[in-house]
Amino acid sequence: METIEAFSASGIDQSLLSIAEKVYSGERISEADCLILFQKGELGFVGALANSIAQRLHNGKVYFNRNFHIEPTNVCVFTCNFCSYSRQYKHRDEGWEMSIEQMMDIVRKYDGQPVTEVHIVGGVHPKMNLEFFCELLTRIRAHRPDLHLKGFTAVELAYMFRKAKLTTREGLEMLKAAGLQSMPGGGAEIFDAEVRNAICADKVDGDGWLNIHQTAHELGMHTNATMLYGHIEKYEHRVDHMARLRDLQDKTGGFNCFIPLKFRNKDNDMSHIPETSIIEDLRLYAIARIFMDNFKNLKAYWPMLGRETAQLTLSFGVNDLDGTIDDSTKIYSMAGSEEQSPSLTTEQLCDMIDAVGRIPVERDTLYNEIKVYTPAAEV
Ligand code: V47
Ligand code: SF4
Repeated sequence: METIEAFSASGIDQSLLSIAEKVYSGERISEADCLILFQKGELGFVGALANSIAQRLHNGKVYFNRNFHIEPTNVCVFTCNFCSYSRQYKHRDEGWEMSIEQMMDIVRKYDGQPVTEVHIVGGVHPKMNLEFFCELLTRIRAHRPDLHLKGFTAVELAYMFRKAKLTTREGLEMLKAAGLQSMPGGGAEIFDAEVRNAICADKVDGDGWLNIHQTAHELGMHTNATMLYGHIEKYEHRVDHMARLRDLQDKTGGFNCFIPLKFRNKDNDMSHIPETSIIEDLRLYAIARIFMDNFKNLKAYWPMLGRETAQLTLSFGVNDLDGTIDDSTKIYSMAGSEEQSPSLTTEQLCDMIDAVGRIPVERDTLYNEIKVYTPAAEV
């Protein structure tokens, strides 16, 4: 309570003080409180609260995993205005389309290496259907049974299942039988219908996204959740988005982590919108940590944020830096991220974490600890 007294002595706004009291006594904050934090919470204030929560939950540990990405295609039937990455089917000669054999070549590159996860996400190609991806999963599973298969956004799945004339449950059961173990969090963007219609009108809506994740949780699969922020959305939309995720997590407990994704403005139809400042980014991470009290893990995806900002987020509630991402993931380099070839060795990731006084911990996809890197431990 010393911190509360210090806040109080500093003459801080009464509404912020009562939020601080809730946080320090472990009480959940409301949506109205969350909005107040966005409107009035200075970086130092929200950072202190978020950091205390992350310290209580993780005691200085910061997680990463050893993974690689496969992006089967950037050809996409959808036309999200913020996307710098996709190409329409009629312009597919400007993009890429991988065969199963080409994707297996990527998998074979990691033979004998201690990677634990493959992350498979791409555009929504009209010809890559459910059978195609079931075959891919079966082939990877047979070649590398130890690898955790995490794949497909709710946007890809909604399209795949509709074309196959299957319900969400039936489609997910097929993918699960072929080896799919969890799902990444992409495609969530902003759930609010008005904002969604303005930035990505033609793909699955907010309720559809949530329904696919709920069904996956009911089938025992874990998934991630994202939020694309820093474009035309208002603070109210961020609060609504995070509240819907928090409600679903209360119901199912199936989300592994929350990943805010900063809108990058290069080469897309929203390039006229300026990017958010680093201060606004850090405030968002801190507020997410405070509000989303049932999400144990808050991830900063370093290829999008850049290494230094990702490092800074560790003092604002973040406890996960994703992974070594040892491959050419293009979605952010094409949208203006400084990280043109996002790949870090385990040693570089550990150094990034260690440099800000935190403890690097290698995890698997489900956040089981694989190795704690104390300063004396060998990398
Ligand atoms: O849904 C697209 C975003 C997402 C831009 O679950 C953009 O572990 C910023 O969700 N600026 C796909 N963001 C990637 C994704 C993801 C990434 C890493 C880890 C995980 C995980 C999930 O990328 C899309 C969209 O929200 N995106 N374009 C852009 N210009
Ligand atoms: Fe397609 Fe995804 Fe780009 Fe939207 S964000 S156009 S769904 S690749």
